[in-house]
Amino acid sequence: MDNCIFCQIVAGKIPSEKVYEDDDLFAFKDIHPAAPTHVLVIPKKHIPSLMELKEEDERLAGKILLGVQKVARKLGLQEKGFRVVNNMGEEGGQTVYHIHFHLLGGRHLTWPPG
Ligand code: DGP
Repeated sequence: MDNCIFCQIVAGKIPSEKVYEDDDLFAFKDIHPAAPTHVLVIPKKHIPSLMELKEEDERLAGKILLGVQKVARKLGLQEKGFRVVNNMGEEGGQTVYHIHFHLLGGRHLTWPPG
């Protein structure tokens, strides 16, 4: 998708601080970190939001979750803990319509979120 910021990040057309990459996934530091560690884990495939995931994406959906785990371990977050967030739609706070999972850690996170 030419007009998608995250597709352009995956393609290297917009620079990012890459944390992890494999055939299906890309993870990079969030430009506006909300915690000492704030990484976005995304599929390379353009899927606008959680609600556009399809049955055919079942394997990819599982891979995303395991990818989050891999990145958390790589960044040493597993011991103290971390949070994984997906914002969906306007009231969910989604601003970029390429599905992404926020991985937040490095401080004590409060609940409920704002
Ligand atoms: P959300 O609000 O859930 O759609 O989160 C989108 C996140 O994407 C937000 O925390 C800021 C981040 N973001 C937006 N544009 C860029 C960019 O060009 N580079 C990086 N690294 N992050 C971006």
